[in-house]
Amino acid sequence: MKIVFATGNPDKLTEIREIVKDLGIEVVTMKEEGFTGEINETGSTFMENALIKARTVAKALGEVTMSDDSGLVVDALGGEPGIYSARWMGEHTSYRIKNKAIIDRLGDLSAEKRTARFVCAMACVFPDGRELTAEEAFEGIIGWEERGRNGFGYDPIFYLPERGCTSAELSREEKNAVSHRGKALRKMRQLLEEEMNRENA
Ligand code: ITT
Repeated sequence: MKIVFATGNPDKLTEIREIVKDLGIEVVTMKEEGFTGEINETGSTFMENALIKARTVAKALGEVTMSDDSGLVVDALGGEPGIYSARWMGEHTSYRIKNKAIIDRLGDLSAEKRTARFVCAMACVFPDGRELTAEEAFEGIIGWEERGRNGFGYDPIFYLPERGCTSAELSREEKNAVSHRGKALRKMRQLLEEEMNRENA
């Protein structure tokens, strides 16, 4: 089975390909399939934006299309950067600067007040209009310094107290086993399997 992934983020794609590698699903990018249009993420929730991305590309290409809208929600910052995680402080601002800004804004808050989560909303849209959705979270706290070189984006400040490391210190396999993206994709796989069984019944 071939699925088009409606993302321009290569780091997401690397994680997604790793998660589906033994499932017999071929993941191709919207760019590889020739989609060059603009997608305006005008939704007010992760899921609305995931649906906007998948619907836009499924309609343009006429192929089964999946999308991931995700971000970091920091409780002490009233949920920021949230759905604006990619654009927060400017799309081209480095994560060194963004991550430092979050750490600075939290100051010396105690661990209990540094709670945060990564959220991933995934949508799969079929050319005939059927839609499947899955949303999952990955709980942690904002660390006091950047640590680790794996992952991407906000991973170096996403501290996992029970493991004593950040998600940037996990291997790709370890992160995928517990992350928002890994969990949402496994849920989506389940929904896709149910959908295929219904089709073949
Ligand atoms: P597409 O819309 O093209 O898929 P994007 O990067 O713009 O790519 P989003 O709008 O969903 O995607 O924003 C996601 C941002 O949230 C991402 O750029 C990171 O800053 C952050 N993020 C999401 N998942 C993450 C993860 O696993 N580790 C670190 N940061 C993550």
